[in-house]
Amino acid sequence: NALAATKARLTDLHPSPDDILGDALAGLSQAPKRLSSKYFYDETGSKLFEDITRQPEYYLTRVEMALLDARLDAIADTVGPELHVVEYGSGSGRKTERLLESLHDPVAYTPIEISRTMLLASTARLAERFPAIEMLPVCADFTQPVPLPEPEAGHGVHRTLVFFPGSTLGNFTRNEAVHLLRSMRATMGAQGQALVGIDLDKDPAIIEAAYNDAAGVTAAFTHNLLVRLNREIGSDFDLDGFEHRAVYARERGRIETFLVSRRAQDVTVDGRVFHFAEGEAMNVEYSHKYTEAGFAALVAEAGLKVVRRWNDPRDWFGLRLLQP
Ligand code: AVI
Repeated sequence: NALAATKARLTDLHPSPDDILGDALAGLSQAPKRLSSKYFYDETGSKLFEDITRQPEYYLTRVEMALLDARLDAIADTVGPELHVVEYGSGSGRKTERLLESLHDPVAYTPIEISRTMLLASTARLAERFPAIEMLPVCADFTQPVPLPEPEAGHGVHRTLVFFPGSTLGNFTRNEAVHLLRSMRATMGAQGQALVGIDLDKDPAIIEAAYNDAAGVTAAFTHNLLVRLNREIGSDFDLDGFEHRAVYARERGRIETFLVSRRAQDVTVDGRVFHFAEGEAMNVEYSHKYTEAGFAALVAEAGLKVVRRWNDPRDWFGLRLLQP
């Protein structure tokens, strides 16, 4: 079956497991306190994120899908035939499916994902859908350079196309994003290309609404971080003691999401006590929104150039083709 076949092709680079306790203790010891948004995505968090993408205020996924649909033929012609497609994160597969359908004779597909379970499940799904494309999943941390598996002999040498949709890049700080893009450049090689989705700077009211949906799904997504910590590291966060707050910091071009303490309270983690003042805001996520110039400067720092750009009709979301 597809899962067994996928497992047989897995390259496991044994990424070091997340140190969730160590990261939480370090973040809570900082002033101001912070927790990393990478811990949002446990099983519940991943489901809540899927739910966020269906909220009327969360335009990112819908606009990017429509943009992809409208531009895929142009993108396929621009990136060229017989590519080895490398996806950063294995995602829900919907965008990947559209891309693989439209490219001219793609030879291989490599999702790079740190969670072995998610990696195998999503690759097996795509293997059934695309029997002619070689599936070469790699379990690794994509923020570091990744040595790619070679598509089978007989295919010749193939250019790599890294696909990194969803404005996931925006969840990294600027320094982290430069580091990630440098790693991407090393992974794709001198002849490589990358198609990156980015949320664009726009009216702050539209952006803030996307992170404060009326149904409260984003607030539940943020709170789930505390649920996860309580379960996995035995902390005693009082869920009702913290409020979700997401504000667009225009000067920094990013949504800053906080859990704000509703009262003075203590939280115990691994025998250590952390005090929260009433109104104290703990940062849990950044979501950067890019200007054209800001994004060009960011990729230039990583030794990459923007060679093509596609935006939706309102300039809300963009796809950028990058090359060394
Ligand atoms: C996955 N990432 C691009 C989402 C974003 O928009 O920053 C995560 C998210 N956080 C709150 N809503 C969605």
